[in-house]
Amino acid sequence: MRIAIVCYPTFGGSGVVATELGMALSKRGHEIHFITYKQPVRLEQLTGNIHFHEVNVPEYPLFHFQPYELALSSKLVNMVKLYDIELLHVHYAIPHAYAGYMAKKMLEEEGIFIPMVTTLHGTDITLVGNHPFYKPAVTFSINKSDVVTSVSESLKEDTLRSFEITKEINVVPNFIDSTKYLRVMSECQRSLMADDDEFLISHVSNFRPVKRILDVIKIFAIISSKKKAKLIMVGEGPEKEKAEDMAYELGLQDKILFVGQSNEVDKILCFSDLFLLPSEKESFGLAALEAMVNSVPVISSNTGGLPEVNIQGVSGYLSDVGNVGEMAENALEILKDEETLNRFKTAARNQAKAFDIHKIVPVYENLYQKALDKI
Ligand code: GMT
Repeated sequence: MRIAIVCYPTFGGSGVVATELGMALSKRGHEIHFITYKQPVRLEQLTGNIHFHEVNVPEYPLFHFQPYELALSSKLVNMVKLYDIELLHVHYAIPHAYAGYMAKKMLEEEGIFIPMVTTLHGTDITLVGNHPFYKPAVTFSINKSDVVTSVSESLKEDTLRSFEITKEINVVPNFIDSTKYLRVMSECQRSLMADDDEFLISHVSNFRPVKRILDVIKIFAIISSKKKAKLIMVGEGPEKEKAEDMAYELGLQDKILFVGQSNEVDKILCFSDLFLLPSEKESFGLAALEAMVNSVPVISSNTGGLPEVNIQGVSGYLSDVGNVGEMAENALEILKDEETLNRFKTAARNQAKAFDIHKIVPVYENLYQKALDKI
């Protein structure tokens, strides 16, 4: 199939999932066209059947806001015609589903009929999309999609609860390539980061308020009062400064490393002993899955789709949002002795394998066929 993938090209989970999916589909013989404003960060290489088309939005002084949706839908129309693209897969409803639907309608005027698959990722439903300013347009574009998918059961329920949805929502969980992580593990150099008797704890996110990174610092403060440990904070975002200030106030500045954004998250995760994800909301928690596939147990909140990924008492522990005391206690339980830690590490990796890319990509292929059959 010739497929256009529309996504955010940044470090966020939806862009990562879209990029990994596109690369996996290309390996299965499909021709993939990424259409977005910048080359996706995880896009390793442009091969014969992976293309990237940049959406340009020229600045014009009359516009207070530059019309990205218009530029995106026009680019989609042009690329569909140029490359004979057969299907659009848009990731994150805002504004991609809306722009995709406009492109579809413009193409119909020229006698070209193309289906659109929309994948809902999380904040497009639970935070941004739910806002009255966007809600009618989000509802409309979900209902106008030929196939709708959501990354967890929890997100499906949230969508049905908050929007008047007339379309079936197919749950297709996020995925991971577990073979890729085996290769990374063989190159893992823990000694570069910590002493042998020191535990390594990590957190990866966009440091937005929804991630509750101050809770990460508080949990770590309790852990490090009982165990020799270091915390590695990967990412950039609006809460970073507050977290750095808190680390300093607690006298933990030497034990907490803010390493910024990284394209090599797995190289950090491979030597971690524990991953912290105390988010306010999390439709799936791809970061937790990436930790687990690297054999890292997860201490998380029990919000959204996290209980579908992290299994209580097996791959880690889950607590109510904000219950940092319990999260720290559970962390110390996992770190209490080598045997317990190893048991959790093995179970985390086994649980992650349930989300292996080779199981999930064929599910998308079947849905693409279903969408094509509708046209
Ligand atoms: O919150 C983020 O990390 C970014 C956001 C995004 O859209 O890129 O992530 C959402 O989509 C991810 C991929 O499906 C999910 O794993 C995240 O749980 C989800 N984030 C939230 O629901 C807050």
